[in-house]
Amino acid sequence: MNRIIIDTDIGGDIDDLLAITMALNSPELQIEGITTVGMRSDLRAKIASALLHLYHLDHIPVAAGAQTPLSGECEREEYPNQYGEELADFPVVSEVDGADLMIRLVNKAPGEITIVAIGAMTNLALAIERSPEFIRNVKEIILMGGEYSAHYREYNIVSDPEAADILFRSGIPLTAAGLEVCLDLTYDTDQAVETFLSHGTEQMSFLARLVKRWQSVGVNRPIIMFDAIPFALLIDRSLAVAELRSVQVETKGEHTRGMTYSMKPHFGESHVSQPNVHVCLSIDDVRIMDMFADRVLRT
Ligand SMILES: [Ca+2]
Repeated sequence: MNRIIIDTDIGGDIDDLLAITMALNSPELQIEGITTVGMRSDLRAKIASALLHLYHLDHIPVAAGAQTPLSGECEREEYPNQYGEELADFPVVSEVDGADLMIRLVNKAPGEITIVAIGAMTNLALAIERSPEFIRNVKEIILMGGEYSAHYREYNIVSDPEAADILFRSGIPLTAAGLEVCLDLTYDTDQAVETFLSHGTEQMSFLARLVKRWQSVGVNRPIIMFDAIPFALLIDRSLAVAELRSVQVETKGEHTRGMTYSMKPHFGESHVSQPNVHVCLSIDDVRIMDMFADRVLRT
């Protein structure tokens, strides 16, 4: 059993919603709390609360977290396109912000709780800065973010490079699925809507409605299930081949701000950091999509 906190920018891209739904249908995962991050994190929290309500899990605390990156400047502003007025009344249970909810839950259960990070890392950086105990007490952070095989400014890192830098230098055990291993995890959007609607349950109708909203803002590609990977790996580590690497985050470069990079100490350079991240080199796309279908679509 993995006790987890989910830190998410649900409401922007659609994969957060679908990945969290897979987690809700996974007996191997016990969700202790959900924190949201990104512009209008309060509305994102309402989407998460509505999803939990449909699964009769209203007791799980949801906390709205940071709205802007640590620098205060948003490189891209993304409002939660999946939010609708019918979600306005969903309560957000926690009275503390996202970082403080993480701190509270993790410090109450030292070494027990893994954080699944599927948005910008602002809440995590705030938790690290506010609580030295949090760094020692969190079991692991497993995240979707970065690009480890080429030069690319991946969204979750570039949304808050300073926060990612703090996390990557924290010493907390990290596992990362980068953009390059996610891109074949595709799901046809029209097929997804049709499949969800055909189930006729309230939960699946909710998914269908939010997928349609996401589609209506002009997303011209299939669903890519980036954020399903961290959950899938917690359930079954054999779904990825990973390698421990020394990864740092570029925070300053004109063209490279927000890139993750690894340096090899070819000549024993002392400034190269210790290995800090288990980087996924490959994943089993077919088995992860099967896992999603087994858990979400056949229930
Ligand atoms: Ca996400």
